[in-house]
Amino acid sequence: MSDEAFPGRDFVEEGRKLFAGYCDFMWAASKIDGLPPMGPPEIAFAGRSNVGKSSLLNALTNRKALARTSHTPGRTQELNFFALAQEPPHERMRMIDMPGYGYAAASKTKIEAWNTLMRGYLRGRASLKRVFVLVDGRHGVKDVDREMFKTLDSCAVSYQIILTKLDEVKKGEREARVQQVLADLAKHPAAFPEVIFTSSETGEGIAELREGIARMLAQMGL
Ligand SMILES: Nc1nc2c(ncn2[C@@H]2O[C@H](COP(=O)(O)OP(=O)(O)O)[C@@H](O)[C@H]2O)c(=O)[nH]1
Ligand SMILES: [Mg+2]
Repeated sequence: MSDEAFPGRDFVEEGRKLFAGYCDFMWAASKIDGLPPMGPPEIAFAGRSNVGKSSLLNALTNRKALARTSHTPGRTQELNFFALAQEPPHERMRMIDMPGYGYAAASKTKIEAWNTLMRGYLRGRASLKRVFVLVDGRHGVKDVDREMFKTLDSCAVSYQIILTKLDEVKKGEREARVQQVLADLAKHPAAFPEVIFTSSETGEGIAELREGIARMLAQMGL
């Protein structure tokens, strides 16, 4: 589909190509002074533990195990960086799998460490272009998600909501779930007012997300 602002460009195809090439894990940071040097544009994926972040990264890049998926929530306590490159070693973009939040069994010390790392990264990372906040499509926006929206507002980072696990939501409930998110976001001007409903299981919404990322890069002149 071409775009009014970019006549003749096909962002579905650009998005497909962006994720079809080289992609590999490049860096893990568990402390704020351990971040990789800034380079190409970064997009980060945040969300509650078990929301489907790792699965979404795998689906986007068409890999089975690029990012580790797990049944044990709260295990990843690091920022995991993945490099995307059309021609390695020239990176085109980086994707960051952020540690999950809202894990009930997490200790106070762990939550504090998480907050420090998260805020440290979100503030003043000029190469960070957008945070995709994943919300479980079965449950909709929860208070911990709203806390995350506030953190992103306060860090002045652009963010967008992705609903996950579409395959587990009845057809008749999907539109209501999207509307709930949009209603929540109306109070958050830093949020991108568009929601994508995805399933890493069936692949629904994945091409649309790739397309959105390709268009975002074009709009930013990147
Ligand atoms: N049915 C379904 N299950 C999913 C989907 N995405 C993730 N899951 C499952 O949800 C659990 C947590 O996924 P994971 O990607 O590890 O979540 P993370 O903790 O946010 O990285 C795993 O059991 C996944 O198989 C999806 O789109 N559909
Ligand atoms: Mg994960």
